[in-house]
Amino acid sequence: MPGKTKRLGSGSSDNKAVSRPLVGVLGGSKSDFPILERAVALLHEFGIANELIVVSAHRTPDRLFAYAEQAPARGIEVIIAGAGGAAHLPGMLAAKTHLPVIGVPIPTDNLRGLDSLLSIVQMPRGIPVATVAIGGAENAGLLAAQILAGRYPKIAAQVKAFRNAQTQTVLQSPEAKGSVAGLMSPVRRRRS
Ligand code: RP5
Repeated sequence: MPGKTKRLGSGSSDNKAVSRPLVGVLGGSKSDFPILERAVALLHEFGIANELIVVSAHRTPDRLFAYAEQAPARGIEVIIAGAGGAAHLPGMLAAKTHLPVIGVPIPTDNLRGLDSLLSIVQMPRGIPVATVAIGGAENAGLLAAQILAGRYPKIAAQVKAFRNAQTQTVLQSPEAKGSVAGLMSPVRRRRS
């Protein structure tokens, strides 16, 4: 499973065949890419093929519909969508496909991403969007990997290894050693 990223612009000539990406990473604007590239980096680390594309809910609505409708047949299994401001992209994608959609609220100048967060997280009943923190694209990549882990044992092993390494990094740091070593033993309560 090659972990390559195809970067596709908004022009139709760019929209050539890709090597079966499993995750679509969509940004409402190219200006969202610096945040979304953190999701791409995580997917790369796990060797998960993906594509990074501009799809705007308000500037290219037809492209949004086409992407959502064609994604399952193209082999896409999870969509990560980042947008800022009045951020309709994740919700509209979720409305147009049964694939799981992970929303990434993009930080904004005026409201520091609170606008993006509320636009994405407050989906009405019936069409869920799994929303990560403002700018939390790495977690979006991780969540996509965890969704895929149910079907791909190799990805499941990578998720476990990632978590184990993360835990060890904390435990091996100088701050974690010393006076709190006793915390490593689980506390057992006595039955009365
Ligand atoms: C949204 O508007 C995009 O997701 C982006 O976060 C924001 C600003 O877009 P640009 O004006 O930088 O293209 O659609």
